Amino acid sequence: MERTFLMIKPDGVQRGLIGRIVSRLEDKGFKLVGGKFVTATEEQAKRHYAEHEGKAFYDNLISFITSGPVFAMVWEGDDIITISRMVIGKTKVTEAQPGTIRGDFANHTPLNLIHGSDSVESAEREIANFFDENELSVYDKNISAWI
Ligand code: IDP
Repeated sequence: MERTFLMIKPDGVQRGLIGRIVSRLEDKGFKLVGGKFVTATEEQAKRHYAEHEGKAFYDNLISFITSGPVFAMVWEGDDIITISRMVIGKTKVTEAQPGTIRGDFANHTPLNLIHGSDSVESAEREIANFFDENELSVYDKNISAWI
């Protein structure tokens, strides 16, 4: 079973979209195993976006992501990394298709509402940046045999 780190960014929180975004992930049949409403520290934000250091948008991105609370989550499911990024939609809002979270709700990059890990390695690193292992729940959903 694969895990991913999904984070509703400060714009998603401010716009009151937590519930609708979480619903889409639940509707898809994924399992929530951890959730935390926090304001990322600058150190956490820099670790999270280390791969973008030096890029033109980096400073703005760090300011944006630390500007208010985020809803950080860990979700589980088969191939969840690939599938959740399809549910989220493309990075640039001009490329995000209708039917995706970004395509339906966002109209300005970098205000694209939600982050999703792009590989197993990133997911492990990003989860550890926001969660201790004992904050993640191990449980069965009875419905899982039907999804
Ligand atoms: P992702 O969030 O779809 O994985 P990344 O390339 O990892 O995309 O970029 C991280 C975040 O940085 C994006 O979600 C977006 O908020 C911001 N970002 C990416 N590219 C640009 C850009 O060209 N201009 C401004 N912000 C950007």
